[in-house]
Amino acid sequence: MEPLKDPLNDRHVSHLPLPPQRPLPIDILIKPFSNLPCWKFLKDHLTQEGKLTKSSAIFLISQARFMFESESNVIELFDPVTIVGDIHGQFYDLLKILEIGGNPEDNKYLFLGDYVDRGHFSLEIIFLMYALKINFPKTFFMLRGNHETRQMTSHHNFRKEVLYKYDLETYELIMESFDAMPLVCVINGKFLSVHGGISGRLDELNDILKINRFVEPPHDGLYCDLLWSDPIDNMSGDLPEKFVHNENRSCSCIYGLKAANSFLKGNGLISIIRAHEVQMEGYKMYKWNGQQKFPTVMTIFSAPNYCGTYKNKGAVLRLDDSTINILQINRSQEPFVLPSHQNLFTWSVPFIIERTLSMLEFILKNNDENENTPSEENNYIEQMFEEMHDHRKATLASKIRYASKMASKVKEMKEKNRLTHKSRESSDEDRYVEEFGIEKAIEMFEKMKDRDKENEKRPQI
Ligand SMILES: [Mn+2]
Repeated sequence: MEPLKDPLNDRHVSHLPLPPQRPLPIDILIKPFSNLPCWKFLKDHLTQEGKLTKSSAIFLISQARFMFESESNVIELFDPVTIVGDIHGQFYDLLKILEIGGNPEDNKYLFLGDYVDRGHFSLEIIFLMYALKINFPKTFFMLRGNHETRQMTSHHNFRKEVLYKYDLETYELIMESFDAMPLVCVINGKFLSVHGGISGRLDELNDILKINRFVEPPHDGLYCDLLWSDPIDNMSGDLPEKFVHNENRSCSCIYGLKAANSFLKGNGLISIIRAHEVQMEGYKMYKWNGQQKFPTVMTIFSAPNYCGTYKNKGAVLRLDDSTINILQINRSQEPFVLPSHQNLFTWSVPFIIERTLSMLEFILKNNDENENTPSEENNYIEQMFEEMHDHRKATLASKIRYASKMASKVKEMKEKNRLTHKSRESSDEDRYVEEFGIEKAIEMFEKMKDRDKENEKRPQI
């Protein structure tokens, strides 16, 4: 498709190809003589910031939903498989993941959820992954994460992104497709893969089969825990009780060694592979059981430089012949997007008001100074307005007060519009470590985690 024209040649990230001129219509999206979307063509189109027509979008969403609906709550599969953790709207990093994990045409994939929110390209992720699901329903699997819900996408930015790029109907259809996503996967009959983890209400895998998953996940209980729970972050896995309340999430639980062991043993499993928590290296092994071949719990997180601030690596886990391999990725460069997909005019309004106000302030001040300069002209004015003088001063003072109030309001607006998502080089994380040392990098990571704590919680209704 022909690209857009760039007459001034002033694109921010100039080495990325120009976006296609028109949205991709359904007759070009679908391969001739089949009902399958051409995923490679779609991938290139989306990489170039191309849009889809609404009918193309609805085709992908409804076909993928149909595929999910036919799956069980518990998927069973065998290695070799590439396991991917949180991606959070980082489409250009998903492209890298598909590169290092192997061509999806002949490689199995399992994604552990959290495809959307936080990053700016969640919809592109959904379109490409759904196209892959439709093409390879038996080798490309997507589990539900805690962000694949109405509550989280409304609280964070995915809902806004869909409304900006499409409309409410498209958003509702995507939410229904999320409702159909399977919940857990058992690999080789040995590894339990799930977004968050286990639950006090989980004794056997059969309990998961009993869940009616086709709803918005509730605020407590087994369904909630599978998507929200975390392992205890210590060396021993010790906890005062089997499960404790998860303060960090404002819902669900934290599990330790005792809970993990009794669930794993009871079900003939050896390890829990989950996502859900950002990690400096992109993964974390919880070797609570000592130096056994497999850690009790593994966390895998695949969004490098999460939110553009964490400076973490992303990782994917390759399970082959029951052997674990970790592959790490750095953040890829992506097109420039203003916060909340604002257009340039909306975004720059506070700056324009600020300029206008400072002009106004200058005029008012000047006026004030003139009053104090004795001159014939001023004396005349003074005489003329003597009776009004006090009144005028009060008016001026209140104008200045109003102007300064406006100025602080504008400062607030500007702060809200702050650019948090600057374009960055691919080796940002490495360069940071090189420049400041690994200890400083870890310190910064922990600081970011602390600052971002509120956003990792479940919003209260
Ligand atoms: Mn999560």
